[in-house]
Amino acid sequence: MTEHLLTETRGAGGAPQPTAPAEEVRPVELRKLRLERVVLVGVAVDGSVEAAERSVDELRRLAETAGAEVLDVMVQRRPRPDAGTFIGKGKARELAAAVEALGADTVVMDDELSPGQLRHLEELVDAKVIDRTALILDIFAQHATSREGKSQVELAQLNYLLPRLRGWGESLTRLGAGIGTRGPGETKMEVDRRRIRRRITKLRRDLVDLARTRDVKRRSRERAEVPAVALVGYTNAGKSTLLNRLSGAGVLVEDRLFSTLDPTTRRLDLPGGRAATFTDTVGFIAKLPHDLVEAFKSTLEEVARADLVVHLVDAAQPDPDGQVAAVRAVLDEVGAAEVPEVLVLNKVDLLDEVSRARLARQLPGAAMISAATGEGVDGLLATIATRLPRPPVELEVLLPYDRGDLVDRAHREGAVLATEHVAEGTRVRLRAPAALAHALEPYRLDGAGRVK
Ligand SMILES: Nc1nc2c(ncn2[C@@H]2O[C@H](COP(=O)(O)OP(=O)(O)OP(=O)(O)O)[C@@H](O)[C@H]2O)c(=O)[nH]1
Ligand SMILES: [Mg+2]
Repeated sequence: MTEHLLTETRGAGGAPQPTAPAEEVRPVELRKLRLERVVLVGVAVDGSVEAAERSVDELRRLAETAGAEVLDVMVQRRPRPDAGTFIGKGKARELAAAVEALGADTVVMDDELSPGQLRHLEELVDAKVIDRTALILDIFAQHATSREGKSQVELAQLNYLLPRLRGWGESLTRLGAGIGTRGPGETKMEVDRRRIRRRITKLRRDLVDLARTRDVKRRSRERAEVPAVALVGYTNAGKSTLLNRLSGAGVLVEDRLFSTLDPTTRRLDLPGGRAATFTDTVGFIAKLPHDLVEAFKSTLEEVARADLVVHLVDAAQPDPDGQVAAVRAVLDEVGAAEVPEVLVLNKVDLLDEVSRARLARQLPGAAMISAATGEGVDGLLATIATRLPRPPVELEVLLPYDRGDLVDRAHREGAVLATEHVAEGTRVRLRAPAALAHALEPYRLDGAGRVK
């Protein structure tokens, strides 16, 4: 599959750059997999054929999102994967026959195969064989738009590629050849590996710089002491739809997997007047490639730093429990397991009463909403307002009528417990974060109700 994944790097004008200096770390461009006519293969390793079938259904959606036409689906039950070919020689022959009869060009395996397994299977089946990981990486590559997103995806692809370089080297080496990168006695593969490693180092460095920029922005939000809510969930659960409904953010919403890769943050006023930032971020999936989690670390750290995670579940999917577990596994991996979570069943407009009642039993305590129709959204916001950490200091102030700005700020940044209009101004009892408490200090009342 070499020629399908790797392509020559071109300069801004689209022409190859044969005279680039040897030390320049140019992108190793990974062309999108040209998937056309595919056969999908799933393996029920622990005997649960039903789970394997659901997983392959999802693989079908992934393949279609990547632009492929699915010709056939095979699910096999095995006690354990075959060390050499993953599915075993007999099944491989059956697969080869199906591929030939259907005129398929690619086989997509539902699990991550070792480099050796992929190679053996490719030889036996006589078609391109890729795994779920390569497919997910390809979709991410197609959907990445920002500089950070593109760098993150490229980093994940190169990390995936590096151990699989054998047999892929040819076109990469074409890049190296002729530009003086090859020292005497070096094999083509060593040159390729070195180029990829250098590029990986550069991408890591770039990503650290980009994360630093984001840090500055976040710190300014933290200084304003606005609590942060992270919208997380399985891909296609409706996270962007919800952010759009709440804020008119205009994030792209589509019925496809991984529409969103770049985070979007909007500030909102919650019931009670307190403000919070809401961030819509990349969605998760079962068997999310580790290379992607690693590459998106800085984006996902935002989730770990949030004050509250709002975890959206697509209630219309056949296996909400499985999706919840997959999302929690990723949250755990990125260090966000300890952040308080509000579980939300979305798309309840698609459910009848019976299914609603069943889900309420299955996921007790989950809020039920429809981001599409707005049902339940006000209630969810009220829940979020009460679940946000309460600011630390409780105090009572008397704000003169010409300090309406401080009354506004008290509502925005603090949690207002009571207000009363009296002759001298507005009496406010509230919990306030440190900066707000400091600003209010001159107006603070002592226990007897006098300004101190
Ligand atoms: N019926 C119904 N459809 C919804 C609802 N919320 C979202 N959708 C649809 O579900 C699909 C996915 O919505 P998105 O908001 O893009 O989902 P997401 O979680 O941001 O997905 P990714 O960014 O791809 O991970 C779109 O077709 C939406 O129109 C809902 O409450 N009811
Ligand atoms: Mg989205």
